[in-house]
Formats: sequence, C-alpha cells, structure tokens
Amino acid sequence: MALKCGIVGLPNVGKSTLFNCLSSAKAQAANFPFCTIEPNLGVITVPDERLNKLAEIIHPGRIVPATCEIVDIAGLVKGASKGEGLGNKFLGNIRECDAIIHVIRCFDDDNVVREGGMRVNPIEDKEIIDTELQLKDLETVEGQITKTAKIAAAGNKDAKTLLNILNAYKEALEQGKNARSVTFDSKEEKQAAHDLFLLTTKPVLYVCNVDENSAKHGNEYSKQIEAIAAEEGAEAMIIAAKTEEDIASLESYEDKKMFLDELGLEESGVNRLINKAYHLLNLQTFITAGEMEVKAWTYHKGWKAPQCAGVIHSDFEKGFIRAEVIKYDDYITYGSEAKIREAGKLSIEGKEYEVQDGDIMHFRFNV
Ligand SMILES: Nc1nc2c(ncn2[C@@H]2O[C@H](COP(=O)(O)OP(=O)(O)O)[C@@H](O)[C@H]2O)c(=O)[nH]1
Ligand SMILES: [Mg+2]
Repeated sequence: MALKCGIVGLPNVGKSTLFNCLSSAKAQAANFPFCTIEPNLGVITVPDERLNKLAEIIHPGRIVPATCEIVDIAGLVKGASKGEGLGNKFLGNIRECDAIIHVIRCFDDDNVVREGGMRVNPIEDKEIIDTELQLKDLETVEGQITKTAKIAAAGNKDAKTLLNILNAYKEALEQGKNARSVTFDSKEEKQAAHDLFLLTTKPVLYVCNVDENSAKHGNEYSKQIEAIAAEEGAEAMIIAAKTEEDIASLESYEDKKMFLDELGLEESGVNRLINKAYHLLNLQTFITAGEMEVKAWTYHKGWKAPQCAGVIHSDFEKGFIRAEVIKYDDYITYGSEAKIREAGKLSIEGKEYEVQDGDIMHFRFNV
C-alpha cells in the first residue's frame, strides 16, 4: 500500500523546490535511495526512528522502511479546468493521488514573479487552485447527475442514494466549497462518495512556503492560511522549501543538525511533511522484526489483526490464526524477544485485536 501524494499549486510557489528537497532526502535514508521514476515522480522513505532503534538490538540483514510516492504536478493555473496552461493533463495526475499537498507562496522575493505580476497574496492563490479543482468536480458531478437521475427515477435504490450524494456535492461546489466539506454517515454512502474520485474530496495538506527567517514561526502570510485551514478542518504546515533544499544537500548529519538548530527546528521539514501526510490519511505503521529484516508496514488506523496480516500477504489474512504482539517500548526496554517472553510482555491476540501504531507483529496462519 504505497502512499501517493501529489504536489499542486500555482507556478513559482516552490513546488519543484519542495520536490527537490524531498528527493535529496535520499542522504537521510540511504538504505532505500530516492529514485526518480520520471522527472516529476519520486519515491521516498517514510522516516521512522523506531526501525533504527530495533535494528540496533536485532542486527537484521536489512531495514525496510515504508515508502511514499511524490508527484510534482505542474500546469495548474487559472482557467486550467477549461484547458488553460497544460490544460487537463494534471487532472489525471491528481486523480491517482491519495492526498494533495497544496503549496502556497508565503515569501516575498522580487526576483520570483507571481502570476500577473501582482503582490504576494496567499489567500487568493489558494482560492484560484481550489476553484479550478472545484469547477472540474462540478463538471464530473453534473455529468453523473444526468446519468443517475434516469436510473433513480426507474426506482433503483442505489441510484437514489448516489443521487442524494451528488446533489449534496453540487450544492457545496456551487457555493465555492470543497467536496470534502460534505460528509456522510453510512458506510454505503461513504463508499459511493469515494467511488466518484472527486479531486476536492481528497485529503489536503496546505504547505506554507516561507522565507528562511520565518522557518520556525511562520509569518503574516502563513498565519492567514493557517486560519483558513483551521476553518476548513484541514491541516497546514510551515516549511522554508528553499532553505530545506540547502539543508538536504548537505552531506553530513552533523552539518544538517547544525543548520536546523540555527533555524530553531528539531526536525527537517521533509520528515514533518511525511508524518503529517500519514496523519492526514489516518495511516499508521506496524513492524515485523526478524534476523532477516526489520520492516515497516502501512495500515489504516482501526484495522484489526487479520486485515493487517493481509497487508503482508493475502494468505496471511485468509488463514489467520492469531497474532503475537510486542509493544515497541517493551522491545526497547527488555532488549530481546526471549526476555520479553520471560517478562510476559508478549501478548497473543485474536481476530478482533485492533493493531496499534508501532506494534511489532508476528502472524500465525495456515493455508
Ligand atoms: N526567496 C525564495 N525563493 C523561493 C522559495 N521557494 C522557491 N523559491 C524560488 O522560486 C522560484 C520558483 O520555484 P519552483 O520551485 O520552481 O516553483 P514551481 O513553479 O512551483 O515549481 C525558484 O527560483 C525558487 O528558487 C522561498 O522559500 N524563498
Ligand atoms: Mg515546477
């Protein structure tokens, strides 16, 4: 279940700079090098200190972190939904993503032109992008309404449910709201809504790209975005992309650390961003640990043991018998599986066990 995030935003806001600084994160995660699949598509590892700590105890053959695909989606400009700029090419790119990283310019720099040559205006920038995505969704929704209305009129129950969903979305989109502002209660409605693959239902993370001096606390521009994100119930974060790009290009860990310290940051923006994306998507990590490898697996918060077993292999889910679970903290405290067993800290869990972030899992199954 590789997570895929798409970076969107107006031209010259720092999308490619952010993409580059994510890609230079390869130095931090040398065991799974960043690879550029296409010029605008890269795979990065999800930073997770726990894997390294476990490896210090277990000395496995290798460490396998979770990965995340990042796409730098260019071409979104005013009028894009009607074919301006690169036109609709970007839409397919966004549709394939699990989450949207919306980069917004929150820095002044006369050398970097803003569209139309106007003053920096983050709220307006955000609205331009939101509007293009909403218009595209409105087009999709209206098309579906025409089709669905006929089937619903013939008495089809599923079509009636879908029609209600579509009308709710239409109303919100016409008011300039994102489709994600509409929520549904039942499982059936949620599924039907998801199957529409609308652009503005995808979870979004607003990234305020600030100047170096604002790297820690942000600035007036980023405060505006944070306020509006809070209203929407969306997440926002501050990053100084250009500075982070410089940091990421440094060779040694010590140099990076020093640079971050100077900025008053504890963690690089890349790490914060990936962790935010995980949080946004309700994703968590369980770990398998053995002599061969210590490996991170991604699952959805709330999943039970058999479903998580299925992430490793479908046979594990089908033939699930039980799971042996060790808490990460216990592993670190006791320092070996034998000692954990002795202390009675290894628990045997059944089908109903809800896996917790950081659980070290061993599945028993038969096929
Ligand atoms: N001063 C300043 N310039 C930046 C910052 N981020 C990006 N830039 C510059 O803005 C220009 C456009 O950035 P780019 O990442 O290519 O934008 P994109 O069109 O959104 O991909 C480049 O010259 C960057 O060096 C920043 O935080 N501060
Ligand atoms: Mg670019």
